[in-house]
Amino acid sequence: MTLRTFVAALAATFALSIAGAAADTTTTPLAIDLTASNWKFTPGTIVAHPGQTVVLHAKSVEGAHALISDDLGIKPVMMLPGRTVDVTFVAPAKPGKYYMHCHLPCGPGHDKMIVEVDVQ
Ligand SMILES: [Cu+2]
Repeated sequence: MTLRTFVAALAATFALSIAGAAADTTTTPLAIDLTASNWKFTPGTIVAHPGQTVVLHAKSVEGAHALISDDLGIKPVMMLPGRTVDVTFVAPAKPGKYYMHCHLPCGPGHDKMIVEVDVQ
């Protein structure tokens, strides 16, 4: 190997490692503690990158609720006090706003129980 090819190989390796590191920042799974109460989800907005895996540690701190999202392919998951359930989904490849909401008629504020997933 000549010095020239060695330097070229070193430069290529370095460029690849930079590309790999950049990709990691968007594909690192995002863990969120999501709580339900009467009548809201906290946090109300989640920001994720396209294709990023999101793990919700979901629990209720008040009353019985359920989480569902047709947008994100999440089947109904019960959220009950004293119990944490992990819900995993992959953020869509297309940037935009997607929604999760409460699936269990839980009282007068039920319709306000929405989580916005902002994919950017
Ligand atoms: Cu509800």
